[in-house]
Amino acid sequence: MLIVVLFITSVSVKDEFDITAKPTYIRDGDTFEVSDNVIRLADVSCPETYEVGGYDSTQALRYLIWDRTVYINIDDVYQTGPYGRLICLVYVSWNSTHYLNVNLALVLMGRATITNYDNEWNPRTWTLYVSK
Ligand SMILES: [Ca+2]
Ligand SMILES: [Ca+2]
Repeated sequence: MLIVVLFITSVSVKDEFDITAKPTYIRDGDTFEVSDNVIRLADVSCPETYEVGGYDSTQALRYLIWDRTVYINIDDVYQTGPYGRLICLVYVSWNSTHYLNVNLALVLMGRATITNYDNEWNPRTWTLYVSK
């Protein structure tokens, strides 16, 4: 009797985390700092702080990530964008089994819009929750 065992290796989202830390400053709705790193959320845009909606977007990002551990996936293609900011997909822990995609959460909260820039991601493939 022949027994074939298939080992299916799945890449965990954890393998893509480049930085795990708490934010040190929220600049606006799509940009925050972790120590000396400036993190720009990939493929989303928020109004500037002086524009209509800018304050609400900043508060939304603060609500999602402030005083929480953020799990940061840096763009494999270019790493940084304009002004040397790291282009990133950011997660927070949602529950014992899932992370929350912060970039997409801001969009679904109505505080950011999607623009699919050239980088590692196609935001159409994002899901709000990702398995741990
Ligand atoms: Ca990456
Ligand atoms: Ca993209």
